[in-house]
Formats: sequence, structure tokens, C-alpha cells
Amino acid sequence: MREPASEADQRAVVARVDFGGCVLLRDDGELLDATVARGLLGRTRALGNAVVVGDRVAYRDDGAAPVILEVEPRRNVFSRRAAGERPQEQVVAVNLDQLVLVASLVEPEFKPGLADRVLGQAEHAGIPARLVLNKLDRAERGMAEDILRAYMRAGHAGHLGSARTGEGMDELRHACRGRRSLFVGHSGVGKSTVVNALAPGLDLLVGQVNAKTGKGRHTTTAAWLVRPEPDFELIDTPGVRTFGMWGIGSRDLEQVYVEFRPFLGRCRFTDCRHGREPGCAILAAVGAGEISPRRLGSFLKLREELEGEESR
Ligand SMILES: Nc1nc2c(ncn2[C@@H]2O[C@H](COP(=O)(O)OP(=O)(O)OP(=O)(O)O)[C@@H](O)[C@H]2O)c(=O)[nH]1
Ligand SMILES: [Mg+2]
Ligand SMILES: [Zn+2]
Repeated sequence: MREPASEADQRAVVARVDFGGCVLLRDDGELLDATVARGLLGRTRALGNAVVVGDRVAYRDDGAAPVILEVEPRRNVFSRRAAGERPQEQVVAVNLDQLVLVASLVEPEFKPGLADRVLGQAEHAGIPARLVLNKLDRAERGMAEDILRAYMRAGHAGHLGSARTGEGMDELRHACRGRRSLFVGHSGVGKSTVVNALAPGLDLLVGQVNAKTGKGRHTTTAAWLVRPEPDFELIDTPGVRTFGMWGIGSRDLEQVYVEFRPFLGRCRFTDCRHGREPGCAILAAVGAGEISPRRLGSFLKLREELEGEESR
């Protein structure tokens, strides 16, 4: 007979999910391996999205093997479209105070495609996001500042720095203390190195960037929540190659481009697609320098992709 949920008198946060089980982080800082009650898993019996990093859970620990019996309601959810043809949600982490998008200026060089998608998804989930441009020790400051400016105009806080030299890390630590932050970005941009710099002594695995391709090697293989001090939590994640948005339709997309908002509803045609239409308020804002042409370009491209998926 299954124990009633009231037997689950202990609470902890999910720090990592592995095949068939997870690692819990207790309020006193202790880590423990736990399994998940079958009733929580659903039909596939795979862990899937039932228990994810950041979940607060109730578990029973009778001394032998802790078992998670209940997952507390989530206050927010950061998801992506799982790899593969069939549309499927992959919950990356939950109950977040902010998302930190890490990008690097060199090795690998900055690519805006991922940034716009991840920031859009965070906006959709109601999670504030900041951008960190890393590896400043190898790049030209002027170019970095130009990139950052476009995102600050879109309402995102931005940081320039180098996890290697430590530049900018105090400021970033200040922005992360007292919060739970999810670190996302391409492989090899330095997410783990940044997390290590914010919380020295953790020694998360850091990889080498392939000298020929300039790409990372996916050193981090699963999301991992660490807590260097009470109320200061950092979630390192594996690098992503592409990021498919989840739960955002082609018609809602313009809403997650935050800097478009003051101009939406002001186009001459109510069904304006902000392409070439006369009297388009978005195009006028681009002309006036209030929206960056690059962001409009990324919006048009992404909308086309979403429309393609929707018509399939
Ligand atoms: N020059 C320079 N190199 C850096 C900096 N930060 C990280 N690196 C190097 O970049 C490489 C990749 O760093 P990681 O921290 O493993 O990157 P990651 O984003 O965690 O990669 P994945 O786990 O694969 O997603 C390592 O060789 C780091 O030493 C930096 O600020 N400057
Ligand atoms: Mg890593
Ligand atoms: Zn328009």
C-alpha cells in the first residue's frame, strides 16, 4: 500500500535530475539522492517534466531511500521545444527569479539568433532576463558595447565581463545574490566558468573549446542547481545548439519583443505584418532608431519559422 502524502514531512529543492532519480538539496545544504513515487511519473514512467530542477518537493525519508511524494505548485516554468520532429515540451527549470543568458564575444563568436529566442521565452514565462557578454579579455570593448546597447533598449539588463579575469563578476554576483538564476547559452560560451566565478569553490566542470570550430563540447550534461549561500542559487545548464520556443504562437510573437510594445496597435492596418505595409508603426520606429533593424529582422525570420511549423 502506498503511504499517504502526509507521510512526506520533509521538504527540499530538486538540484539535479538523472535517469530514474534526482538529487535533492535540503535547506541545511545537505544533498541527498532520491527516487520519485511512481504515481507522480505518469504513463511513460520516464521522469520527463514531472520533477525538474527548481521544484520544491515533499519527500519521505525512512532512513533507507528518500522518495518524493509530492511536487509543490510551480510559480513559473521555463520551457523549450524538445529536440525532434514531434512538438513536445521540455521543462528546463522552474520557480526562477531570473534568467541569465550567457553569450561570448569570441570562441564562439556572438550569434543573436539564440539570444532573441531565449529572451522571448523568458518574457513569455514572466521571468526577468539579463544578458552577459563573456570573454571580454579576448574582444574589443566597443563592439561588445554596441551589442549590449540593442538589448538594453529592449529592457534587458546587460553585463560585459570575463569569467577568466574576473572583470564584471562582482557586479553580476550582486545581481544574482538573494535570487535563483538560470544560466542559459550556447556550448562553450563560459556558463560554468561564470557560475564558478560567482561562487568560487564549487568547481563545476569546465570544458575546452575546439580550436578549429570554436565550438564548445557540451561539458555540462545536465542542469545543476547550486546554492553558495542561503537564498543565492545558480542553475548551470548544458549548452544548447538551437532553442525552439514553446507555447508562443506566430501571432503572439510580437508581444515578446518588448521594445515593439509601445508601437503595437498603431499601424494603419490592424492586420499589419510589419513587413512593407504603408503606415506601419514598427517600421517607422525602426526608421527613427527606436527599434534596432536587427531585432525586426530576427522577428520576421522567427515568425516565418513559427508559421511554417503551425501549417504542418
Ligand atoms: N578567454 C576566456 N575564456 C573563457 C572565459 N570564460 C570561459 N572561458 C573558457 O571557455 C571554455 C568553455 O567554458 P565553459 O565554462 O565550460 O563553457 P560552458 O558554457 O559551460 O559550456 P557547456 O557546458 O558545454 O555548455 C573553457 O576553456 C573556459 O576556460 C573568459 O572570460 N575568457
Ligand atoms: Mg558548462
Ligand atoms: Zn506594422
